[in-house]
Amino acid sequence: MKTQFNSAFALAVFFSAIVAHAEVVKIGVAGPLTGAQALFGKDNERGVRLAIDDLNASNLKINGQLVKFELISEDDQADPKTGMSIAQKLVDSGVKAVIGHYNSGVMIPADQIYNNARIPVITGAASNPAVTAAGLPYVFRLAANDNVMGARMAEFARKELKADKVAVIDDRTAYGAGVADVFVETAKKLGMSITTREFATDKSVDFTAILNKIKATKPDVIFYGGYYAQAATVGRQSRQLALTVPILGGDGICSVELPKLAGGALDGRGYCAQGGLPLEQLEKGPEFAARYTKEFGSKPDIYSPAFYSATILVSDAMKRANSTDPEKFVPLLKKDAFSTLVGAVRFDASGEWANAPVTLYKIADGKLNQIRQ
Ligand code: ABU
Repeated sequence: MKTQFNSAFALAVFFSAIVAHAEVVKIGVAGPLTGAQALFGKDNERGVRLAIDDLNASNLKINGQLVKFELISEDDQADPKTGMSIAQKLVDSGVKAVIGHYNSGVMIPADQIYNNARIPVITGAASNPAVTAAGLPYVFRLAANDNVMGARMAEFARKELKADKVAVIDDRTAYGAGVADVFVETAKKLGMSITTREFATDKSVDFTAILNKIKATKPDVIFYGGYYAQAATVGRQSRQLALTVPILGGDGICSVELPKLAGGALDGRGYCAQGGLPLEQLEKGPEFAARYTKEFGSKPDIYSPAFYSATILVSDAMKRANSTDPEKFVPLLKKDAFSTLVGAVRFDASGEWANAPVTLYKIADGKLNQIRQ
């Protein structure tokens, strides 16, 4: 017993000595860990956490020095002001990179803080075009852009659903309003008319008045610009009002939770777009899904693979630069190609994932079913 204790103690001392000689590299992750969008924020954080576990298990050496990665996770509450103070807090804590934020409305103002501090930030989710429009050198998006996803949904409405008239609701967030604007613009170009445009918030719980107004305009489809919790409510309340036209949205509604939360009300008539390929079609996707489920007791949602990939990608750039200094490794993020869980990644000059894949889903049988790439 005493010998066993002594060996365990010696091992612990040995590993502490290794860690004591390692360079500790702080990686920030930021997103909504509380509130209505916490499900996504936690999914994002779990992706980064798995990547950090992998990196630490690999005993990575950079410039001959053992490197240990430390995760610093912050809750931005999906709120732009909180997000800006979180961004400053992460910068002040000495992070070498930040993976996040989730919300476009948080990412857009936080971008400036990271960029001014010369700390790279990679979102795996925020899809408003404004995130990368300024081409800030330290800002990257490992996700699809709403200019693509909003347009794809309008094309789908016209070509596949044969829609002539569309009603649009948005939640007035940077994400929801942005993707709805792109949808409307493309819909008009394709010859569809907008019967009405209605406004809610990302906390709305009662859409009855809006849906009654929409019903009177007799649209062929409804586009919802916003997040999945409200989209589920729109689904349920529209069914109660016998308004059963298709309901479409972008990646903000395209959660694995949406079909369940809508209580079946979107089955056969809910459609959404997601950036990236379905996890089961990625070479290491099933392995990632199994590991995530074992570790956290639930299936991965939309963005954890991208958040995992962004973290690994940062460490790859550090390895190639042989430095953990952002001044040395960030130029490689712009220049190099990377092989990641979500596929081949190259960022363009503005920090956008060049040729990001987009997948369309239909809700049926209580789940998301891929219909197009
Ligand atoms: N891309 C949809 C969810 C995140 C966001 O852009 O706000």
